[in-house]
Amino acid sequence: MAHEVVRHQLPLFDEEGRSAAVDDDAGRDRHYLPDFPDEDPYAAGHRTCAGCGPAIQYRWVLKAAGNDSVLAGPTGCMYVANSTYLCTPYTVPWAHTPIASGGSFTSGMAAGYEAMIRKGRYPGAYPNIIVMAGDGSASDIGLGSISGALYRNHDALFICYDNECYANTGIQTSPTTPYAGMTTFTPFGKAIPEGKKLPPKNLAKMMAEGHPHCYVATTTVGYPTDLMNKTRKGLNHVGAAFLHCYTPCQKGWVYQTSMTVELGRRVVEAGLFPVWEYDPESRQYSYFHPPVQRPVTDYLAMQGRFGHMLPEHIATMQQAANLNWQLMGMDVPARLREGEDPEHHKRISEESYSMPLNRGVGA
Ligand SMILES: Cc1ncc(C[n+]2csc(CCOP(=O)(O)OP(=O)(O)O)c2C)c(N)n1
Ligand code: SF4
Ligand SMILES: [Mg+2]
Repeated sequence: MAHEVVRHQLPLFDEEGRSAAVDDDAGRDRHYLPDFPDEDPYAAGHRTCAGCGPAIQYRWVLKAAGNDSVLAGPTGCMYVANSTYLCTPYTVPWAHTPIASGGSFTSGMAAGYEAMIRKGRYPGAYPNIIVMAGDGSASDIGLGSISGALYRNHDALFICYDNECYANTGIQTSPTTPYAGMTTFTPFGKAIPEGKKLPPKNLAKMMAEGHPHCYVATTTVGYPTDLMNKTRKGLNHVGAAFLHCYTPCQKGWVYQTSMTVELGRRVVEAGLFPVWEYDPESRQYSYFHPPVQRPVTDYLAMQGRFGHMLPEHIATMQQAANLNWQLMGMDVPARLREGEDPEHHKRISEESYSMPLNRGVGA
């Protein structure tokens, strides 16, 4: 006799009090945070760098998912920096996979749980099955296996924690490294003054367009409630879900340690990382419209990896941001339009930019 497979439905957190800006006129509470669960399946005491964006993301994802979760982690910082023999920060079952196999391993876990429950060999509800792969894994070396898992629609949440480089092996360029981002494989110099010449791969759109039956969303560590709700929506979705999360890498990007969450908001406010959700039922995208639109310099100037940029490189970046604003259905303010012209810029190291105020963590 086949047993019923019971699935969790995780309630969403209230986002009404959310605000995204210090000068928000809408009267919303800047320090608003809903009550998050006490449980912390990603425990303190791990060994990532101070301010590590992926570690923040891991913690929030696991808080949202809860204790009935099983995890896979392909090779990358969040495996190597977190785990030594017989010691990990995870209080839930976790397995390391080869960097190329996050998708196939997770497919196997999902199919295995489903079969065991049906046959009465596993007594519980279907667990929250999650793989968190770096950008090198999810957008490059392991892209095929994740795409295969999405295509076959295994009931699991596939997350790319995107620190825009192969961090663990020494900050090499990956397909999601932005234009002009300096890495050890894209140094700037006389021949190539911008450092990286290529624009980043649009991983999340590729996943949504290529696997239209899946729930797909983007988010950043700048928006904890959004990140946790999208984690829960991805887990509640019966079938495959993909979450692309922007997670700054303090070591690779060279910024003040305390600015990880701030960068997670600024990248959105600068139009460089659209936050959206794709609904597989309606096949529509819904975009988050940040209440503040900043020049890209407000974002770039905070990071050493962009410290070599010349006026024409900044203008190229502003052009890309302005195209994103249009894609999101937002107007492009005149001063951002002017920024498309190199004449409006200096070297990035000479540009003035707004220093972040302490905005609290609830925006
Ligand atoms: C097939 C294979 N090639 C290369 C490596 C070496 N390697 C280990 S970690 C890593 C970086 C992975 O980058 P990413 O997935 O972005 O994770 P991050 O280190 O940035 O967290 C690489 C290239 C490997 N383990 N396996
Ligand atoms: S190198 Fe970057 S991703 Fe790796 S642990 Fe440090 S901050 Fe985190
Ligand atoms: Mg990476």
